[in-house]
Amino acid sequence: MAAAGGDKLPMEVCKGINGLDKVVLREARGSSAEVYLYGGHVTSWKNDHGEELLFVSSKAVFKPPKPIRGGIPICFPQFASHGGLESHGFARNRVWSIESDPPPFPTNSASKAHVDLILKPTEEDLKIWPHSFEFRLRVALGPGGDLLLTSRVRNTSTDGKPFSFTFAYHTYFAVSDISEVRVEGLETLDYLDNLQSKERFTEQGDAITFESEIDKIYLSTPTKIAILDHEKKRTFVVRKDGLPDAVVWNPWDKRAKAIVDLGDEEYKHMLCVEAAAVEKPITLKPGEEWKGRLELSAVPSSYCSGQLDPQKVLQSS
Ligand code: TA6
Repeated sequence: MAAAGGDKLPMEVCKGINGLDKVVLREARGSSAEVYLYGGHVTSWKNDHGEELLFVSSKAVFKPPKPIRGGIPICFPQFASHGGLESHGFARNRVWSIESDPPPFPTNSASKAHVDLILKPTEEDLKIWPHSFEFRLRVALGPGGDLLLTSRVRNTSTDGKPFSFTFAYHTYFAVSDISEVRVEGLETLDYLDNLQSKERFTEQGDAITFESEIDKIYLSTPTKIAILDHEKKRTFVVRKDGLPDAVVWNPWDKRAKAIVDLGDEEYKHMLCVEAAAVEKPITLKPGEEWKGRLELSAVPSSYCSGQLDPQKVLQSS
């Protein structure tokens, strides 16, 4: 579907893989994003050169109830196995709806390239998680091609009871070679190591580099984290709000082989850095709303020249 003058629409609903509904967002300078209603799941984010910035597995199964491997799964109301629900909760394998007129946002994002989605529990969901909620997700492309995700969770219970949840934007970044990547902004922080029974450790002072499996939940993290891709000369800047923790995950070779919807060698081209609220669950009383915001940008990095000042990347806005 094209707008008058042949221009593509900033927001278009169409069919994706296996006939699943998806929303395509396009920004005037050429960047784009795709969001599946299945999972409220961002599966593509391209810059204005058409380069894909998110990793999606070549073996991803776009078929309910299997969650999509890659992109940005929404982990709600439970992160990983931090509770009694299925891993990462159920939001990532429910079909969300488009909401044409959501309650206004406190800060208005002017971008025309956006979509508002909503998830409410079904009778079946209420049997496994007995809490009424409305989860609103806005996905928007900024004028410079930044990808903005805003989640709003409201307790709509009428029984007077609060509920608690954990949450993550389980973002899979596309990287050229995991061995050439470094993450800055998490140095010296405490983390829970999922590979060592969630024991608490303190990270050393250097930027994080990768040479084996990693699955860590960094606690009380700064609002900005940088992912430097040496080979691509690209830096991803993650800005987050309302999300104190940051999960860093790469399965590496052995575990990758055990993940059926991930190619054996594909771990080399992905890195999950996940803005999250895990250590301290969010509690909402009836009528209360929580907001968690993620802003992703991809900027050229001068890391190869050895001139990059990490603080500049972290401080630039
Ligand atoms: O966020 C890291 C993590 O919880 C890992 O422990 C790893 O299992 C990963 O998520 C993927 O989980 P999934 O359920 O999507 O296979």
